[in-house]
Amino acid sequence: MTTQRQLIYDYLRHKKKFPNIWCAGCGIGIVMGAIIRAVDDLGYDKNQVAMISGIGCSGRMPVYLDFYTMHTTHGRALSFATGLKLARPELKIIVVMGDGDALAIGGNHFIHTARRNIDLTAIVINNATYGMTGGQYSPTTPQHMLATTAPYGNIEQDFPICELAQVCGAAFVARSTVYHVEELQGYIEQGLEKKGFALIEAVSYCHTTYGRLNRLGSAVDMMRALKENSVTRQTAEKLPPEELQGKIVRGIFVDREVPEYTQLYQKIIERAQSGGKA
Ligand SMILES: Cc1ncc(C[n+]2csc(CCOP(=O)(O)OP(=O)(O)O)c2C)c(N)n1
Ligand code: SF4
Repeated sequence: MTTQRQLIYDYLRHKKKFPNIWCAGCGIGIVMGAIIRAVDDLGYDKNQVAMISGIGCSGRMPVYLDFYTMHTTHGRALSFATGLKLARPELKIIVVMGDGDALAIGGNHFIHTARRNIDLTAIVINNATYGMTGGQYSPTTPQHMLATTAPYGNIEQDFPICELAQVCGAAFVARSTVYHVEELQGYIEQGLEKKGFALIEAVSYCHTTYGRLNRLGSAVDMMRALKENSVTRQTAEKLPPEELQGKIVRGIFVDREVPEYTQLYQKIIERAQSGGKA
């Protein structure tokens, strides 16, 4: 097995792009580590991999990684990734988004990318807030919790990311947290190997804005809460609804075979090139 030190040299733009911008204790780096190990364990050549993001703390990840990368506009990572996949279908494409990026400004793109079932591995780092812009509430801020734009509590219901991807037609959908890092890495590996749209939600609550405003303690306290407040799907199925209140349910929600967009599109190209006879 490759050592952690070797992985850092192999995959990070360590000479040019560090120190990074993330707060000490933030889980985004843990997700980045899980992605690096997933790619390495699967034995991909890093020139086979492209990483695309929008804007936000999570969106900074491609800046630090030595894959082909695109750091694009807020909410549009999936659109850029769709274009790249159609042009270079052989690439493994990882899309990293914050919850605001994926589900607020990018919500429409999220729905339709899942519906098309295009072969991308999308990772939504759910920190329950707009981290980069100072802690406004986002579509995943739990109801009644505080945000800079919800000083008396957020009155909106939060968006269930995995359930949304599931009903839209994604081929693979899973959720884990930055505490359960090996499980998270496993889901990323499964997503990368899946032909079709794979959505992995990585829960990583922001301690600097969301945590501080809601008095959730230090980064370590919040990491411990991820351990204590999460249950596997199997356990969740046995619990009464009142005991599931406020719990993060981890696991694989979907793993199915669905016709994949670039393959269907290739058939259309062949048909058009043969004058509609193929
Ligand atoms: C079109 C556009 N609108 C708004 C912004 C300002 N902006 C930058 S990051 C961000 C939200 C960040 O939240 P999220 O996507 O959840 O990522 P996080 O920083 O929490 O990882 C916003 C609104 C922008 N850069 N571009
Ligand atoms: S503001 Fe929050 S999400 Fe952004 S780097 Fe800091 S801890 Fe992480």
